[in-house]
Amino acid sequence: MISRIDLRGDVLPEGGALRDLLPRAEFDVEAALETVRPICEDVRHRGTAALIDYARRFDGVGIERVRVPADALAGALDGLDPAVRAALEESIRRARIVHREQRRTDTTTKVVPGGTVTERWVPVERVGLYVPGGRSVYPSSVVMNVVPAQEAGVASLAVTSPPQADFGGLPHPTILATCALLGVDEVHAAGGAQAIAMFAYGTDECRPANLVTGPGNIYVAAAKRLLKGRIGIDSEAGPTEIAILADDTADPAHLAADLISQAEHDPMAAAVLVTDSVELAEKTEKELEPQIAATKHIEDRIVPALSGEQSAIVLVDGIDEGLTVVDAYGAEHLEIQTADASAVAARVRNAGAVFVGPYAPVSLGDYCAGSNHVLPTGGCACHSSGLSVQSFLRGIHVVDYTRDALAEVAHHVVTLAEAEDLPAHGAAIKARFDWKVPGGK
Ligand code: HSO
Ligand code: ZN
Repeated sequence: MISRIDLRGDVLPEGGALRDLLPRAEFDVEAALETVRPICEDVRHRGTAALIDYARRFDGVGIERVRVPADALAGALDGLDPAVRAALEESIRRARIVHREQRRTDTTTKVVPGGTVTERWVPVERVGLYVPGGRSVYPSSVVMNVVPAQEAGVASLAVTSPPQADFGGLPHPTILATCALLGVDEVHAAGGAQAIAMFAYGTDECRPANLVTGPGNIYVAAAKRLLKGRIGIDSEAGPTEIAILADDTADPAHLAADLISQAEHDPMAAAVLVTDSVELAEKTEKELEPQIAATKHIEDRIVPALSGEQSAIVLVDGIDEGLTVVDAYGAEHLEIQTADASAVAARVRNAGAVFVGPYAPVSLGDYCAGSNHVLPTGGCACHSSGLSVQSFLRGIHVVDYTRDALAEVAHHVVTLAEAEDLPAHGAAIKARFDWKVPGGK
């Protein structure tokens, strides 16, 4: 069911040409822009009334208000299964350990005597966190968005998730309970593009946010692209991806299980195995069938994901070549299942997150490794990172120079200003020295 791409024998093409040979889902955000534009405009002008209309149209539920009342949050936490609560608490605890360490300290650099530049890290003031609903009810994604924002020191934090017809127009109770567990008291029942517009423009129930983060469907990604600038965004998350680089020391049963685990998310999810062992490829293919038969979400997600053009087993000549391939692919999640996996993992350049050896499957990272699972997809790992404390901070340069320190460099500033035909820039320096630039001509 999963196709094969055989890259053995020939010299691999460079960069972009290699990328074109590799499987990847079509995720055409541009095409969704025209769909979301009127929705965003409507929310901008009609606010809550528009959100209520879209809840009826897209979520099939009549709601009277978008903001979730406090007693619904408390009630959801009371109703949370104790085992799920314990698992979420452990997930939160581990995520906090990792994300707390990411906090930055301000650094002051003495450039010259009397001249310093301080990089001051300041949290974004208000953040909106998007949590999908519908097919994917992921309380773990609440954890992965909220924990870094809180650890960054974000003062005002709101979560939004689509209203669910089965739950009286509120977001899914496990989402609400997780918010309560994390101490988030502002939650909204809005999903899709309209939720991003709510954060960008604000409504009578929701103050505008400076930044919105969190994965969503193509309409969420399109609204993020449309409103970027008005509001900061993390990334335009596309369908999830797993790539595995494996040699003949890997266990095919593990490989099949891990490929299926991410195919389970979405019919568009991508599962890519890169190996230099034909035998391992064959054994993994054989493992897939019985393992798929034994699981859930078979016809609606796993089979279309694995048999889709976005998934494949890629055969290469050796692990070095495999590394070139996985770097060109830039997977959201990359497992290294080879001999000396740590050494191989250390050579990876492009991946959202790397999972090393047989006991670090992606599922661990999805829930309880302490790492973040909101990661760049679609090859964006070549230029972007996953969510972290850093995503919620801005580094502000604070420039502090004395008269003497400015005097020392004044002539260079004036020269550069003149070279750029910006004499007023130079004049701003000269004005401080009675129009005679120290050291100047
Ligand atoms: N693998 C998904 C995250 C997730 N998995 C949520 C389970 N729940 C994207 O990183
Ligand atoms: Zn997952």
